[in-house]
Amino acid sequence: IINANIAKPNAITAFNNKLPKRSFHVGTSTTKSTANAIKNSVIIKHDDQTVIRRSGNYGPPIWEFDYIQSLNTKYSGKRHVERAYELQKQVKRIIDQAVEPLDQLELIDNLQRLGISYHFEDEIKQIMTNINKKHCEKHDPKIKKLYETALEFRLLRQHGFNVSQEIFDCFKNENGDFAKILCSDIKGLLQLYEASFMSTEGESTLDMAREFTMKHLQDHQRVDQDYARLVHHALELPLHWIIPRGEARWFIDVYAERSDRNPILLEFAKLDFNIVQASHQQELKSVSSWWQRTAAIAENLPFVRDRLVEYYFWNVGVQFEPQYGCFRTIESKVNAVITTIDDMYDVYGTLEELELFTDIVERWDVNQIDQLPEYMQICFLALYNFVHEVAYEVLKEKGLMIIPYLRKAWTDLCRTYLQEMKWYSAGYTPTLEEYMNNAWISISAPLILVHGFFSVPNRIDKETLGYMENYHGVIRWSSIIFRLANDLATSSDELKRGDIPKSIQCYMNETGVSEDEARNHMRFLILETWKKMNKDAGVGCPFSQQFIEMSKNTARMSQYMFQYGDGVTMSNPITQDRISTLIFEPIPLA
Ligand code: 0FV
Ligand code: MN
Ligand code: MN
Ligand code: MN
Ligand code: MN
Repeated sequence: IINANIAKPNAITAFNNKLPKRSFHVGTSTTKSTANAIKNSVIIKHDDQTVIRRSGNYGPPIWEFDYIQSLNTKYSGKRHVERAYELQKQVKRIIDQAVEPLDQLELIDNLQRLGISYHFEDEIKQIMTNINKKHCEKHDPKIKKLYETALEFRLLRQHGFNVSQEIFDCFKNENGDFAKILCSDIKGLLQLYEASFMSTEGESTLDMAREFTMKHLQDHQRVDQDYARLVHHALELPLHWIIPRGEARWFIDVYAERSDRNPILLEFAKLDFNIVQASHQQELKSVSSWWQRTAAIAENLPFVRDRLVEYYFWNVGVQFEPQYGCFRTIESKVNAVITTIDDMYDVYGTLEELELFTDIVERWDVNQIDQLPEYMQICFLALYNFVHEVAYEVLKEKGLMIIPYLRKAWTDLCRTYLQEMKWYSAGYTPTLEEYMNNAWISISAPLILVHGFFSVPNRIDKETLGYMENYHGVIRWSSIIFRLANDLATSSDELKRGDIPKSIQCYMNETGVSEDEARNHMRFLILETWKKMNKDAGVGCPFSQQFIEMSKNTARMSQYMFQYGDGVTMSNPITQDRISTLIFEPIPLA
């Protein structure tokens, strides 16, 4: 089966000439995935060699270079920016005028959901500190409703205050269950549902709250027209799990239809969204030009996915605020380099070649590069140059030499890629634990977060760097969620293409459960991992708030991107719509 898409004949000849003489067989083991792999493969014959290479069969990108370069919105103009500044001052007055705690909480919740709270961080911190003080003093004799209690609980925890799950005990009946009477209180149920995701391990009241509210919200979804949209959205992804930018785009439309909306907040939210989007578009154009220049990658390595917009979009999900432009630019390039190398290990390279490649990455030795086949030379030099370019910027800006940290992270990644290739070649199915011990690194989130660590403010003393280097819980939990969400979305196609069993299949093999049950188990593990994240990201976490948020948003983005299938590689209408509305289309102002 010759796939015209796979490689230019001259490129094949060029690198085959440099390979040691050997014969490589994929078809020695009889697993189903190997049989599938051969169906999807390209057999390249050259002299006495037969190399079977798998094919990604990836389609072309949806958004082409010319389209990206043609983007041009009017919202970076002076008139809009001045109007936004005026509105921002007015919103600040609105915040200062709110005095009742419930009004303050609702206002803060609205600002956050509208995506504009980042303009008022100091004001919000101040209000939350006061609310926490009142909460601790228990001076407040008023009996609060479920709605208010849950809203306060969620916002307090979100802002790093310790508040006990016991505040929900008063809503339980004599059996210790949540009282039936709460079932008719949709507003309260919704807030309790959202609050329950702030839990840490062992908080059984919050577990009960989640199960109770999920069940009864589903009932309401069928009968309550007014709330159906809110409930559907909440059940799709709870607030604690959704990327802020995705929530903002959705909530602006919802808020616009509310009778109690504040027109100033609404106008500011829309305008700010569009102004920030204009800077996203500028950044995307520049990353896209870089990709075009480096397009050696895309052109010389035809097995590689070309998904630049998705790579950039990922980082809008992780940190959308305008001040993180450098972060987004670097990380989009990181994504492009990772995906290239991932496809090389997953799809194209042979075990022997990949062992060589891993070895050269470990030694970081550009002098050995001529041992590699040509397509790998391109990958390695692209990686090598990129890492040094990033390190140079950090050395210039912060006076910190980070090559060792980046090298270690890339070595860790490539070693786990190689481990997967070894398992694949041997037709081996690991246990879930064995798989996950490798796979939370091979998903690349640790590497992405190590790069991210140096793109935002952080303490750079020895201790903090150690936590970063050894992948502190915040990094680890984010990576596990990323891996599980990715496997839920991509493993079916990966197995067809020829790949190792992923988390779902390892678990099925180990326990004998059905695929549905295995998938549910992975969703359960995501929930449990979030609880660990909530704990480790809380009091005592050594990292800056920006980095903690980046790690959480990495987990959130993976849930957002892989929710309806593989949003990165095989685009689907929902992901496409999310990308269009977040990056390409301004919100109509009138
Ligand atoms: C998905 O690829 C993926 F998310 C990668 C490679 C990380 C970098 C890219 C972005 C953050 C957009 P794939 O499912 O092929 O990853 P595995 O590890 O399953 O091969
Ligand atoms: Mn892959
Ligand atoms: Mn892979
Ligand atoms: Mn693989
Ligand atoms: Mn995958």
